[in-house]
Amino acid sequence: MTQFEKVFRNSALHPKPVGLVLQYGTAGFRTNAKELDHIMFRMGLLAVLRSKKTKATIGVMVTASHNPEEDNGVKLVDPMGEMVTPSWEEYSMQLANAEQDVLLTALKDVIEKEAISMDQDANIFIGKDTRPSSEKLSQAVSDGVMSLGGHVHDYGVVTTPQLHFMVRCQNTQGCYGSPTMEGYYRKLSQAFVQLTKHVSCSNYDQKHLLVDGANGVGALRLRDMERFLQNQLQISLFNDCREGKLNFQCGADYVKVQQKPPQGVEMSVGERCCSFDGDADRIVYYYKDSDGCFHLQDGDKIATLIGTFLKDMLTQAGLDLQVAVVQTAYANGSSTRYLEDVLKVSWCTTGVKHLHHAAQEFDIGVYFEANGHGTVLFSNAAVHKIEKLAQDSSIKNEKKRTAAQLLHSTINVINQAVGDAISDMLLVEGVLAVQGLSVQQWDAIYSDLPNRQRKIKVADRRVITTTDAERRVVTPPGLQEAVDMLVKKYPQSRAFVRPSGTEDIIRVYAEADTQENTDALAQEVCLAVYRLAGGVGEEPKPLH
Ligand code: NG1
Ligand code: ZN
Repeated sequence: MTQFEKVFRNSALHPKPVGLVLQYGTAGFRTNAKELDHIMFRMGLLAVLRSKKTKATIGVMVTASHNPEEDNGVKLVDPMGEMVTPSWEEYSMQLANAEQDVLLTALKDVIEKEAISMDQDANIFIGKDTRPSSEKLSQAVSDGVMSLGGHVHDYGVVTTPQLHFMVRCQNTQGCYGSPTMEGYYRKLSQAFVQLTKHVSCSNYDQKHLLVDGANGVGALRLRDMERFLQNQLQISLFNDCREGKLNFQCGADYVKVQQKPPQGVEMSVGERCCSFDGDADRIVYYYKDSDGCFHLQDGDKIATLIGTFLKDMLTQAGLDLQVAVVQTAYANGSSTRYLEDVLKVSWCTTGVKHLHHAAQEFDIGVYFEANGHGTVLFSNAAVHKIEKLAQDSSIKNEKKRTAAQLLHSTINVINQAVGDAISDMLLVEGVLAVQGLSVQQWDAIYSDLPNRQRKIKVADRRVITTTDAERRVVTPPGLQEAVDMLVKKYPQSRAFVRPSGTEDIIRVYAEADTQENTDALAQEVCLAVYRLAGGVGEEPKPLH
């Protein structure tokens, strides 16, 4: 039987529902798990082609991240551990949406367009989250890979960033680390221990952290990692999959959007806490003050902490490297104002791949979405300069030598392939310890403007198009003018609307001087969207 006959025969075991059309969004395909079996098989096929084309190992991750447990999703990971290149997103949609009888034609079309040599070997790494549907769906990916003659290495239940890490390690012949779970734990924990070894007076409070694992894979893998941390960090883990539902009233997205603590975490006053999302590529921090008020340190605060730390260390080390922070429209206005005074700030459209790309422009690019997805990218030249200085035994100035070593450890604690809750957690913990900062002091760097995010259902979200890093609406006519009028009514306010890239909804964001004004503005903008962009269902109502 030829390869294509095998694909044809096996694809019938993963039939596509006739007429179903799905989009490869900002985070891959994502919808109810029941609709995804054929998508998984076909992504397995595409991963083989991508591997043959790049002559490298490709990753396939089965997860729907912070979305409900009944959803699932899949995305491809390119050779350096980054999101797949946009032209291949197009191919993935052609394959995913081809009816059963034209699947081979669609497949051959990609092979021809990309001039792929089918004799080339293909290696695919597969990972999955803890969703009940993930087991069967990742099996469908394997079926796709093997139908087209590719080799599968199945890592089982891993965080999304762990799979990205494995792919990058494999394709850099071990330079980035060893492509095993132990390799991941060792690299990050050793760097963390190095980073914190200079800290003299760390007491229990500083070392103690409460972690909400969102009842997802991050909790399981963090438990595995604990023994590598040599007691430099003492973790109390909650929502650790023993009871409770994935992402339900817990996890980074819940905490960020609801602006309240997750269920199931026993927080004392002033204790430092963090939440992962369901596949552990996002993290937010928070604490409760003595009045019982909840304080959130989201992605913007994390970027500020890390960006300013890196800048301080570079100054102390006498290294002339530019640090920039990349933000999206969701960044709190206060964070932007604060950062613009101390660092370079750059803007880009929502979606991790855009931020990652933008951050590559700088010697050191820190990027975080407000929702807590982010990492730091170091250019090869920056890594080289820092390594050279850290290893230079002739430096007599102790402050300079320590700064260079701290920078070196910082590089190794970071998962540069993609935002990684475990790695970001170690980085934040390390920076707080080195700088001797409490969570309250970190929080006090600037005060967030009150903000609100809402969702509106419309008949077709494509009617809204935007410009200026999604901060202004182009169509439908009149909507931007309406938003502008509303924004004028409230002090220090800002609002924007954009179609989601991952859900079939329009997102509304508002911020203003008080929470009351913010909520009023968000409500009025929701109504404008509903009326001018074809809202469906009931009219949006005020939240309170
Ligand atoms: P959409 O659904 O396009 O808003 C969401 C997040 C993004 C990003 C993507 C996944 C918000 C408001 N949006 O995108 O920041 O994380 O998922 O890449 O948090
Ligand atoms: Zn996620």
